[in-house]
Amino acid sequence: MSKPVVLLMGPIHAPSQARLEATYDVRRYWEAPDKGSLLDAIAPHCQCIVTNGGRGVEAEVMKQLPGLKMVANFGVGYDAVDVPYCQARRIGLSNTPDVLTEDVADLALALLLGSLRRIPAGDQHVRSGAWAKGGMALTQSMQGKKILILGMGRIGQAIAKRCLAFNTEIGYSGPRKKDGLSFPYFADVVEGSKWADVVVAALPGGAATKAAMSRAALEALGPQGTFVNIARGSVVDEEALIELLGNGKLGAAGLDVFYNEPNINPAFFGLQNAVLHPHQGSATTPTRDAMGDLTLANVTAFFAGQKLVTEVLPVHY
Ligand code: 8YV
Repeated sequence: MSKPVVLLMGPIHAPSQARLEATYDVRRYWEAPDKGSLLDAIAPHCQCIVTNGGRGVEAEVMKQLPGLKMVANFGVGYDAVDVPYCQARRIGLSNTPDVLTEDVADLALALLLGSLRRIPAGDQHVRSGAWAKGGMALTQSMQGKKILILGMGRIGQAIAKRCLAFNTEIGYSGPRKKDGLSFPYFADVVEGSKWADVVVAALPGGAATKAAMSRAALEALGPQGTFVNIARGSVVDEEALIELLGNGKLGAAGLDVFYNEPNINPAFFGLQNAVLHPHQGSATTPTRDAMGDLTLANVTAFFAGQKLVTEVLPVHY
């Protein structure tokens, strides 16, 4: 029996991709010189797309696959997948929640501490030989900080748990107050940012959260404030972020995510008060292995006619 066709939009974790390619007839979209011919050739057979969180998949591609029934997203965030189109055509969707929560939360703390304690500047101070001529400037303390978590989902709560170990106060903001959480809730992000010394963005990307961390919120956070983003570049007004970091109206930032990755706005490169990181939240070997296992488990469930393991939208068989 021939292997089922799977359209792979972009590369995923290499060992998981190798397993996928061993089991299915995988067609690599990003490598195809003529995308139209590739889609025409697989259109009669292709029922499943696998993609990574950064690449997602647009309606234009899905429209050319009349038999498409399922999209498996390697990543918890599926904002790059055209979800309204999937809903309209009743295409199933899976993602990779939970397995990456702890690593992403760890990186948020690393960026926060790295920003407050200026770890990259310290590294430079030692490497450049400047230390022999004098110590580096004093930094900010984490102790006692008021931390607003923007998006108190699984990852936000894992960040809060870690922050509490540093004697901080937690507040949160998001679309609604959560039952069972005793932290102060700020319905308005600007009000929350006025209260906070630090804002950590941990909310999903997409149209609903676009620039949720607005210019006004960044200004409210202010010259002593620190903004950390492990969510998506789209959740902050990036133009305002760059401007306010540049003129000192925002104190510092720790950023794992940006608009237009990996070709980010070069204005970031000159900002010494920003710690920059190349979208590495889930990028540890065990977590990427687990994300790959979950992606494959969803694809296996689909081809077995079963309910998806981590279903965002159900498959209609
Ligand atoms: C990945 C992510 O970088 O899970 C997410 O939403 O942003 C990251 O884990 C990405 O999805 C890998 O393709």
